[in-house]
Amino acid sequence: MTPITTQTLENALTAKLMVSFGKTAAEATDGEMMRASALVLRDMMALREVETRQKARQQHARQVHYLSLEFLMGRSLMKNAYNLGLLPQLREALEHLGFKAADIFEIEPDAALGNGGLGRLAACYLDSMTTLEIPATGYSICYELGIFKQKIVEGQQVELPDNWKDLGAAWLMPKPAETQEVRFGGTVREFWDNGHLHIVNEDATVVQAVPCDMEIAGYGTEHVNVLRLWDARSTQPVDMSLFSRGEYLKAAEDEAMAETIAKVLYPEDNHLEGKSLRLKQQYFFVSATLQSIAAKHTELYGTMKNFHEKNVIQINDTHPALVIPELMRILIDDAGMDWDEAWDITTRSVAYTNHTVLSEALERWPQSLVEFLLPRVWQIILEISRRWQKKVEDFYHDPKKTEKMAIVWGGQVRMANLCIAGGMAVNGVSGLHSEILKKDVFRDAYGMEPWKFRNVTNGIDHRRWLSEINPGLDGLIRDLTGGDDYLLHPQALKKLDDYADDASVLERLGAIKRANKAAFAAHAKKTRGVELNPDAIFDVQVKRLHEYKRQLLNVLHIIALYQKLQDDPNAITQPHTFLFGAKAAPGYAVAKRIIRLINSLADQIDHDPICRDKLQVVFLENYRVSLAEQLMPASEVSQQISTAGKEASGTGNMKFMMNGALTVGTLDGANVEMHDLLGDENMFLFGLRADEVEQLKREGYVPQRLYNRDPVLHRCLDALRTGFRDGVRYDDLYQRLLFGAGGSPADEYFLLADFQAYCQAEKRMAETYRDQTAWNRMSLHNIARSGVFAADRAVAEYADNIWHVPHK
Ligand code: 73E
Repeated sequence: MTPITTQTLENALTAKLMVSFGKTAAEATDGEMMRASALVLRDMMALREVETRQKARQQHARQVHYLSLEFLMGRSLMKNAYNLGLLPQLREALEHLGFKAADIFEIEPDAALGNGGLGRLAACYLDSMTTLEIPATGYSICYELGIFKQKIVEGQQVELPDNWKDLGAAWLMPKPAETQEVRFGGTVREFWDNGHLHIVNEDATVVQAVPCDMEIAGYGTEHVNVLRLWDARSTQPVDMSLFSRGEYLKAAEDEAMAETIAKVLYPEDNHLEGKSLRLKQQYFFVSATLQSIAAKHTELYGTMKNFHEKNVIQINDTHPALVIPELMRILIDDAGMDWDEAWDITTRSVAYTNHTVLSEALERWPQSLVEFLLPRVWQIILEISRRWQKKVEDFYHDPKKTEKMAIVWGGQVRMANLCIAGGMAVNGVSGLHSEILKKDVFRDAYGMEPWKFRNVTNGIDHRRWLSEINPGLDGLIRDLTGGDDYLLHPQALKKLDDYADDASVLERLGAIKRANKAAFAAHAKKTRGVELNPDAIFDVQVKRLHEYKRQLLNVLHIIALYQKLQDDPNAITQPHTFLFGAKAAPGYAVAKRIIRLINSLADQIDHDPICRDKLQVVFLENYRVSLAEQLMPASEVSQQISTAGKEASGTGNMKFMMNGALTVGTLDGANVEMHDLLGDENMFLFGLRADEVEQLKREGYVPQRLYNRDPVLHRCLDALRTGFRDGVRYDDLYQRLLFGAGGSPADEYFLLADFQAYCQAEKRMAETYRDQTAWNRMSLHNIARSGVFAADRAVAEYADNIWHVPHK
């Protein structure tokens, strides 16, 4: 490969502007230049992708297929340029052509085809699978609208559509020749022909699935993988006039279904909306994906008998669980296998990752819906269920266990049990979470098939989340570790530990953080008009709004601080800024109330002169990947305060740690592993442990007692009832905490139980902050020990222990 210089890029950009937009660089808008840049990089990746694919074909390599209803990719221009080793050249070329490189990067919309952690994890794993040179493909839906854009109007969340494709489609390469047909509804008919039994789905509504491929460049490699996003189209009748009336109506029906399937991402995180459109989305992308995998496999090997040897299908939670019956359908109906052979292949091909133990997120579908929408798949699910149930009965002889482990029961299809039955592996996403799966949620399945269960602790793309977004820190790491080795060997970060007593290093680390805070403050001022004091502690909680994540606990503590300041204006000496960012699912009323409360409190504090240069609360509108990229390098305190046992892993916690923020957190999810590495002395741990929460629940938890006993808590809960200067009262939240509401118990997530311990942890944190040398030392230890949370490590574990594929 001849090296690509600034000049080559400049020429390519000029030519691309000309050919694609009919413009010279002088005439082009920022948006056109962004798209031209994307197209130029896409051309380079396309060549490498073809080579990658051919190589894998020649070597008959085992392919990984990563299925997820969500991929939260964020922006790609800077990331791809970085991975291709072209970031400096691209910057220069853009500047030479009269553009501000930063503006071009900034104009790119986030590809926000995901809600939160689960979707972002899939995006990070694509980067690592490619960097580790694993032949892998991601599959999802090419949603027209990604996660909604959040506006705050009078303190409340308003949702706006996210039309990302206008500029974002520059990364997509449609492959209409590889279109698949997905069938819904109709009836199943069996007939004999020449001694063979055929099963066909007649009168089905057919939706075309058109692949739109997004290329994924790895770092330090020529390997390029693909994220295949399926777009839905109706089958176009050639001549409408030739169609009988019935067929005409059918065509219209097909079109209506096709138009809605890829329209919008469901905006619920950790919650399932049992809508039939969602089930259609799931089957649409699962069926299109499997048909395309099967077609390629059969083309290469001429048989499906070795499918499991050459393919592994990883499913991101149960959302793609229909791969199990759909693969059975393809093997039986299309490839002509008998049940046992098909089952053997299926159960050696599919692996399932569980991401949540929240019961409202465990997928169950009404059997009537599955039967109506997917009649053939339903038959297969029923048979899988029948055989699994027999196996459970033979093993346990216990009707209670039979019921718990059943796939079809009480008129519902339970997707997690389907995944356990039909998968070769089931993994949780942190040590604690995987233990909870074995001991609690999937206890009986574990008892019967313990070999299926593993743990793979989540990881993040450290090249994006450290090196790319935090150049100051990246520079320090290179200086201290002797180069860029850490980019491919994240454990090299460990060397930073050796500088714990090097005053100049600690000072430099502090200066980098300070500069990043100033940069974020400038960005916040420019884009949102908020004034942030860069001398204040930047204390941050950014994640989806959910009661179990306990943003409300953070708020209660701030109210307590505020009330303390009322009594004694000198109670706070160190300025403290609390930053929140969170989207609430549009139908999640309580979450929306909490957003409003944060904004009411922010407004109150803003208007109280006592708080000036002492206390500030800011709600950052429209939290998303690109905002996180600005915020992580500037953060000092990472709030990871979920009720122990509820957050499966968390990945934001890892991003903060890698950027040197200190964690205030509970022993939940991957915080447990962070604590194992850091010890009590390098993080601010507090609160009940997971088993203590369970015990308290069993013994009977009465939050009113705490309210009556603790005057600080009492006063701050009372403030919810009276509200703040905007006149909005939060009696509903007060009631929820003390008495419960709408079927949920009082203080379901144990905020009151952890309140005192949390206040003390925040106090310890603020006291530690006074000694900047000690603080910077802790920060250095955090960065040094964060290497294990790189996605490269996690993906290597999947490759070694589940997929059994070689990697770099
Ligand atoms: O703890 C996080 C975890 O870090 C978990 O809540 C999240 O997945 C992350 C990655 O492993 C998650 N999201 C969902 N379930 N778990 C979910 C469920 C339904 C719809 C959308 C997302």
